[in-house]
Amino acid sequence: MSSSYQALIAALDSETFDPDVFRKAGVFVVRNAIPQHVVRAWRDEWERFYDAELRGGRQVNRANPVALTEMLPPLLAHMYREPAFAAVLKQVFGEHVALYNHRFVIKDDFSTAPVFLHQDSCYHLGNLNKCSIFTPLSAANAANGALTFHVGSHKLGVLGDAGEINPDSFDIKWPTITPELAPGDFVLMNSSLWHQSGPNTSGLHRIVADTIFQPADDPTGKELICGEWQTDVFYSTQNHIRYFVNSRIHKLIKYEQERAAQTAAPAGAQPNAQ
Ligand SMILES: O=C(O)CCC(=O)C(=O)O
Ligand SMILES: [Fe+2]
Repeated sequence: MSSSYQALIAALDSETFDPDVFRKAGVFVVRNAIPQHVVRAWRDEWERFYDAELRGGRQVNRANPVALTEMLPPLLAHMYREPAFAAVLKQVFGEHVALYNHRFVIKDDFSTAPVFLHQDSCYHLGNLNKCSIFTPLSAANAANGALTFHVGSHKLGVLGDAGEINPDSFDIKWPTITPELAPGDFVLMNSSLWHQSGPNTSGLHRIVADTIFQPADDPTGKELICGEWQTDVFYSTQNHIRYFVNSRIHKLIKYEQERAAQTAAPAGAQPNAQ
């Protein structure tokens, strides 16, 4: 690893956010950024919610098991309004910032598996200038499936398809970091940056909010975080395949339906059965 990357890795983990380091690294770990009483209230609310709604079983999303599908209670649904986030985001996007999406990604007993290496931009609508903030409500470390980030990989932009990236297919190698996080810390990540996570082997739940922010001129903005709206057109990101007459996702659904119909048909009834 070149010495410039070593210096960058030392600089991207701090109590003081540095936008120039973030632009180069595509990721920044901000330590002790959220007031303890705020994090305490979030964690208490999570515990209540988990015990009441999730511990007995939850609707696991087959396409992405870590992404929580259940509706969050109001305090957790509005975490993104915390001013500590706006203070950092203004330094990245300028004074006008909006919310793109807020959800939880968790590794509990129902979703212990690793998440493959990917970038998020290829799943997004609107403009590509977006960042995630990962906010842990539990400890996150290698044993319970913490995230690993490929430092600098956002510089390649969007790779043209959505899925698992093969890092060996590139001549250039990015250094990786797997920061141990405590409640009160957060990680800012460019949405084109490659990231992945390991399995939860310790059994200690890894609870993280994943909130995506963007400049307020993006027509997919959901709520203003600071400044003023810079767009007067908006559209919904819900069920986005309806925006296409035909598309890769439409075709996948069609092929899946055809396959299911074939396997359901009795043997010998298929027109091309050998
Ligand atoms: O929760 C994780 O470990 C990763 C989740 C993630 O990156 C995603 O859903 O896009
Ligand atoms: Fe992701």
